Amino acid sequence: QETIHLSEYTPFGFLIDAVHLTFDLSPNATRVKSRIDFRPNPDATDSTFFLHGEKLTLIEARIDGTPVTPDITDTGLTCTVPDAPFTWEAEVEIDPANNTALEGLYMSGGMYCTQCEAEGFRKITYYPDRPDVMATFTVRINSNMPVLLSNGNPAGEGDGWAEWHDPWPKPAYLFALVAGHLVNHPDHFTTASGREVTLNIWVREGDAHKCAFGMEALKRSMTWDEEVYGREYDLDVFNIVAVDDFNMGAMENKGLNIFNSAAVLASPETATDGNFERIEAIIAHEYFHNWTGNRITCRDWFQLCLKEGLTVFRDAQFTADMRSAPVKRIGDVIDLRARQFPEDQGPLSHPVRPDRYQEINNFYTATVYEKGAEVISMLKRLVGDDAYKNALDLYFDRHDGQACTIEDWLQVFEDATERDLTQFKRWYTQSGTPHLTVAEDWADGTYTLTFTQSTPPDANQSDKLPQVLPIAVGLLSPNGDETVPTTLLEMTEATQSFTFDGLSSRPVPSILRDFSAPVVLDRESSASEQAFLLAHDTDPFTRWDAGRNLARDTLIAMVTEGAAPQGAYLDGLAAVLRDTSLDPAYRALILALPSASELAQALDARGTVPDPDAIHDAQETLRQTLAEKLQDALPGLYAAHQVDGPYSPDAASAGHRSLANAVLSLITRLDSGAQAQTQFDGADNMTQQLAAFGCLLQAKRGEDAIAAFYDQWQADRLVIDKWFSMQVIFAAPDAAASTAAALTRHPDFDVKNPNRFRATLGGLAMNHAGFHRADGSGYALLADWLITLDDLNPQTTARMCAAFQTWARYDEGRKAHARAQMERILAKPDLSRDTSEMITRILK
Ligand code: HT7
Ligand code: ZN
Repeated sequence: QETIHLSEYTPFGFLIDAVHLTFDLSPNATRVKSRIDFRPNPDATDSTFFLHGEKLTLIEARIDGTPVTPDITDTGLTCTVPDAPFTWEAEVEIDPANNTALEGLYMSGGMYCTQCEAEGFRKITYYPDRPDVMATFTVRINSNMPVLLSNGNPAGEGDGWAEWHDPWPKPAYLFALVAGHLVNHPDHFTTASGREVTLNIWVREGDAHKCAFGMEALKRSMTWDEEVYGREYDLDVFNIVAVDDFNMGAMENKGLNIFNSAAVLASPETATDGNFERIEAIIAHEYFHNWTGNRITCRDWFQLCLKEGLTVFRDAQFTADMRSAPVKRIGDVIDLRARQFPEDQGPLSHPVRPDRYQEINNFYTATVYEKGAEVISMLKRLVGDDAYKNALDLYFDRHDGQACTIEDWLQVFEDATERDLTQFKRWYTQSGTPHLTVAEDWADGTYTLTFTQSTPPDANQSDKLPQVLPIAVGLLSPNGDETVPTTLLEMTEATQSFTFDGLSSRPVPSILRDFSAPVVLDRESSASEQAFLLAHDTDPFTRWDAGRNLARDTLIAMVTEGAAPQGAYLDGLAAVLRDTSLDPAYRALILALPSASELAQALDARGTVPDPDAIHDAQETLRQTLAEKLQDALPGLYAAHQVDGPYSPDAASAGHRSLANAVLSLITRLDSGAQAQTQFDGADNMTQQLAAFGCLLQAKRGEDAIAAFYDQWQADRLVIDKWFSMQVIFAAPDAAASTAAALTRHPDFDVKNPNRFRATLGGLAMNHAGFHRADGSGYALLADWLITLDDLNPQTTARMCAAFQTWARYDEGRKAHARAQMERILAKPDLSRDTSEMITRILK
């Protein structure tokens, strides 16, 4: 397979002034006519005229009106062209109805839609499909579908046709087209400078009642971006379309965002609180891309974090402002540790800005997105809020309309702050998670913290240099008062000490407040100190983390030594639960145990081979112990956090439900599911119904609920996705693979629908002890289905290969099973480049 290197970047030999496209839509024989005005690029050294193109049938091509015969390969065409401006015209034929890869132009539920990021436009027509080639697009769609949409502003319509013009130059990956029988949830927005914008969410008939929340979220996002970043919307129309078959969450095409229907459609009866929050965040994320991604885009795909890290950071700021900042922060850290840490510390490790790839779709990763956002969070923390704002203003001023690099981004910060960011840049170029150890010294009123950082070598890079670590620290006195409020220490050396003078007693440190750097903090500390922080820390993140560490250490001792659950943890938790001054959502977070895969990761880091069954048993025992310990408090807590009145997805109500449902899960361990059955039967919203459903499955009395849930929701595909995934996630370890296998035989299972596939097989990967079954049955089932899916949808197949990324941490028997299954996948004839790259990297 060809490897593409960042170091080999060269600009394209031509610039484009304008692109005109005409689509004659037809399911199996869509004709695409292109007219593109090229001129030589004075900044380029290579003048080869190469246009990308895949799976296209060329009907004819002309240059300045004269027919030409280009040289065509599987990946594109070359042609001799004039050394002066010229017009390229081509007509190609494509087959959207048979496009199951969901890249390029495809059909979903009878509608036409597109997905062009990263390299899908080349499946629509011949074009320089690279993000540094920007052009204005005019699009005509000929079709008898009633709704015909493309980017930009409407430029005319008639019977069987519509025209759109996008005045903002853009790369081809932001192109979009939609045609279908759609209904519209309309609204409008007036920008700060008075532009009237028509807003629409387009959905299938029957889904119109699920658009209101998304629309409100869109308007909140538009206002927030004006107020916080000074960014206004720049077209007359903003369209969102919901599509059932979609590889990811959503896509920020200019003026025409396309969403996985799961990422936009919500009603109280069908969507959970978590779904509502995620929808709000994704709508904001895609909208924010209009400036960070679209107006300023990436020079090449190595720079993906330039738009994704920044946009994730911006959407996290938005959610923190709309909801609870600590709860958002803790949720993001849980997610980072669960998804990004295994990636960064395993065979798939790569820098936030990778320097090589075979298939760019494999680099839409937690490292590029979430660690990329953490890097920006650190930058903001280091330079301060005002300097961050100045730098962002400069970024928008200087680079509007350009395709940029991480160097451009850092230069803006250097110019705005006069800081040297040479060392900071290592966050973009070095892979792996730094480990931070801490030594303490106390003498004569002076307290010294000595930190040592090191990043283990990995498959991507062997030599790691020290990185800039912003370490937020506070100090507490033994009586629980805060003697030193949050202070930002800036660590740049491999080992570095920081002193605090004038203290009257030896303090207890609260280190890495607000998770100020994405590192593993390796600090030995006693259970009593963690319990002290859980009781007294003023920083919500480190307080929560103290509880998490206690839970983790308790579980590890249970797994490795057969120890009983620790009193310090149980007592600390009981105190937090009773503390009504704390936000219920926060208390629910403290009540949750570390996941099985987080525990496996922690055991592996301690040099112990994790046993998935022992981890599962320890979690079950600890939950049972917690339920028994708290049994007097549970009914009162459950009752106190029931929310009266009509359902509302706001953060406060969701917080109450989240605590009540965490309590319900403990109650279920005491009453065998009686309370859960009552909640399931009486629920008027999906949050309550699904939580109770999970409890019933966990209590192994879910048979009736499984049938009732299906009967009630069989017409709603998004709810039925939940029905599929819940059964697999909550299956006992010895039943997970057989449950998933049985569900793949259900008439509603559809291998071509990524949401359904992920619900079922992704659900299996989420059932830790079920997937990592000693007999290899979990690995074998996933491999069977990845092999089947690879021919249809390489992108989703490759993403799901990541389930195997931690295979090498388990025992020899499991490893042999995992290896055999990965080798079986690799041996599949015509394996896609996507899947081949993933499995090869994981097996290394
Ligand atoms: N920029 C988008 C990333 C993306 C994508 C989306 C849908 C389908 C396939 C895709 N490939 C890449 C989504 C985002 O980050 O907002
Ligand atoms: Zn994005």
